[in-house]
Amino acid sequence: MFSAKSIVATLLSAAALVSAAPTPTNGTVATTTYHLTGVTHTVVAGKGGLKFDPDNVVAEIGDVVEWHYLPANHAVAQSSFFDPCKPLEDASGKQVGFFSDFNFATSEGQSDKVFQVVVEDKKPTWFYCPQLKGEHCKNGMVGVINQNFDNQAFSLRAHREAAAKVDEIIIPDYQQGGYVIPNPNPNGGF
Ligand SMILES: [Cu+2]
Repeated sequence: MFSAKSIVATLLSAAALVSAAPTPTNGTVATTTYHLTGVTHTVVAGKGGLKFDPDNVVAEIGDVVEWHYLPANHAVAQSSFFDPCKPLEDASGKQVGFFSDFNFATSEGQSDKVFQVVVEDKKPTWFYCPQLKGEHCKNGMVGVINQNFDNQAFSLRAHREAAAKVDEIIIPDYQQGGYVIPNPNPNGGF
């Protein structure tokens, strides 16, 4: 668990984001800014195997989702319900979702870096681990922010079943849509 001190540090790092508009590394500048709530949701990549824990985050717009990484060189990328294990693209095929890149390799304990994304939507945001070695996405390493619990056709279970059947896992071309920052609580156990 996080200590109170680390939570304060996390909130401070989140507050610092207010003045920094999201600046994707592909050169475009986001035109929308979001009022940050100061709430951070921690997701641990690799806890209990090829899993995100939790794999189902319920968040408000302006909350921060912060991925922590256990060993096995995980990453996180945004996808879509219908195309698991594949980067979210716009109609022209441009990568538009977030991707942490592979910045978190660690042999034991947590990575000394985390990845933060600001929640911009109450609609479902799907994500996966694009690690090819061991086919993490196909083996269940998917998750969702703001799942639609009322529609079982679009459930996390259905998404995970579809992920298991994809022909290939695709690694996004570049990091974007979030922040790789120092781990605010690197010695916290999970
Ligand atoms: Cu992984």
